[in-house]
Amino acid sequence: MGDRKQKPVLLSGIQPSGNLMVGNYFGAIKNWVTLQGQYDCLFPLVDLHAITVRQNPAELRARCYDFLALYIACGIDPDQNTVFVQSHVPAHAQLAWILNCFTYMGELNRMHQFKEKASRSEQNISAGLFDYPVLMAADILLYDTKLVPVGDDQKQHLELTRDLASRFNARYGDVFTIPEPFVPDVGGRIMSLQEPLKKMSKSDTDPNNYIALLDDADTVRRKIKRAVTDSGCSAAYDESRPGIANLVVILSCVTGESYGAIEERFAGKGYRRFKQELADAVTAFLKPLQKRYRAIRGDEKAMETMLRHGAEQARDRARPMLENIHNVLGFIPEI
Ligand code: ATP
Ligand code: LTN
Repeated sequence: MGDRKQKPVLLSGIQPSGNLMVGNYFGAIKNWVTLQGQYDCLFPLVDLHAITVRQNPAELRARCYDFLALYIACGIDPDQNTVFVQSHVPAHAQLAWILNCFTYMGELNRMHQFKEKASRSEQNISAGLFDYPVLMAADILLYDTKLVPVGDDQKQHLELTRDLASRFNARYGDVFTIPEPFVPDVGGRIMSLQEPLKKMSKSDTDPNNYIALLDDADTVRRKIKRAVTDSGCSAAYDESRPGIANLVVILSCVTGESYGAIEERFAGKGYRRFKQELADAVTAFLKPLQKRYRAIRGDEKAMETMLRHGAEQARDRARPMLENIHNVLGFIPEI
């Protein structure tokens, strides 16, 4: 942490909902791991975001530990980075309120994620779901964040964050740093296995649509076997064949091979053989990660120590930013 001040800030969050899956890993977590040495990183587990849809309390709590253990198993170093739970740092919700007062209804109405999630349940859509991107903007802007590594689906939220920061700065001076998204070229948008025109999602009601990081070998094999393809027989990255193209993307993410190399290797070999090798490669990738996960998950006390330190650091870092915002808005300073 010694040289923290010299490094630009990186922040990214995942909401503890559903089952962490390969899209979350290749779209986001993998880049957190590669960038963690070069940036001063904060990784909040965004539990306030998770309650925008109804959660079972016991499951939510257990899932938070599961996700944290998975972060570490994926290679996030909790000593080098600030890993914490969003609800432990009240400044996130406080700044979200303030930013709400600078956000237009029309802007939130345009958000793809809101439209998609709201379309799943016609009635009783919460104000929280609508307001979700503003809380995300608060997460980011609270810490002078420069870089936000996320999957492609979050680009629109980042654009809103940048607009809010610029709008606020135009009125009150240079308060916020304008953040930039970092989306990987390969793996930024992994698609659903059964509905390859839809993004893979960890809260999908049908687990056959995603490969969870904790799926065992048989489950991985079964899900890949059932994945939708087409009547062709040569695996290739071809946008007019979204099912097989998505499986090629997943193989490329797991092995690091280019699409061209994969295409050559499997030319004329049939989808069955391709799927078998894909399942083997995914399993080989997940196995060591799952082994590390089990060791870490078994020690909740150690995770709690990490969370206590993470929250202390985050609260200390958020305080001066929030004080400055209150000051420029004209609030009386706390006495
Ligand atoms: P949920 O289904 O629970 O709403 P999700 O699977 O969309 O969640 P998020 O918590 O919204 O996951 O996202 C966590 C991170 O993973 C974000 O950076 C997001 O962009 C990335 N991500 C999510 N889905 C994919 C995907 N299919 N491909 C690549 N990246 C993804
Ligand atoms: N909205 C994000 C999760 C998220 C996030 C953040 C990502 C909440 N706060 C801050 C990056 C930075 C999503 O993936 N659904």
